[in-house]
Amino acid sequence: MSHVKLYTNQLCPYAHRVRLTLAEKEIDAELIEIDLKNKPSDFVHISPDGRVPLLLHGGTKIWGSAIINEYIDEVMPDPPLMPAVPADRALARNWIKLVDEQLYSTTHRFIFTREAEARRELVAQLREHVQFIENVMARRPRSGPYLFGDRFTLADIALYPWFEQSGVLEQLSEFRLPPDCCGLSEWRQAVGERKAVRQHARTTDWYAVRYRTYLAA
Ligand SMILES: N[C@@H](CCC(=O)N[C@@H](CS)C(=O)NCC(=O)O)C(=O)O
Repeated sequence: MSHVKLYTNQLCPYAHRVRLTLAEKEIDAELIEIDLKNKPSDFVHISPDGRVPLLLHGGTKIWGSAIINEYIDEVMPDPPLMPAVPADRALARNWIKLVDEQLYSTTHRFIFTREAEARRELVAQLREHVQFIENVMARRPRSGPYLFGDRFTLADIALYPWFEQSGVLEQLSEFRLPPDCCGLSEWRQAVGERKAVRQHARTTDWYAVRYRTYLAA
């Protein structure tokens, strides 16, 4: 297999997704930590958009977490991380799009918003997004704990980093996970127990210290 090199950042949930995909497939990749406030010139030179994650595989360069993850799944298919049925694959892509456009995008705006009223509005939106996911999750297949039942997929991987970091939002703001999210709790526990996920897991305190430093700088 050609050399796999991932430009990543420990706080970045998108890069976290790719680290999880590589770990699920037990791919021995070279991880290069990028300081996003002081990007090294070699990274700036090769990166099309200046963002992590960026994957180099042999002579191929891929960016954007969802696209990188599907690329990895296609060229290193063991174990497959997309559903087997085309209709479910379409649904998995819808899940990834949904969480990108809702949870991750609103969280990004929240992190960089200082005005109190705007922050309150974003927190309310985050609660609605989580509740919406819980409602959809309540209707998922019951053959197992994941979004596609017993099959762990890139849709689970796209969602999980947000939940690993959600405790930081609770520490740094008035955001609280809505009560009674039983589907999400069960899902979160099952994903959290996976070997690849544990390998890359960080605690809320670990994230909180670094976010404080990052936002203060
Ligand atoms: N849509 C992209 C988002 C990647 C992204 O926003 N990465 C952030 C870190 S979490 C970044 O590199 N920011 C640096 C910058 O924008 O200068 C993906 O899915 O990979």
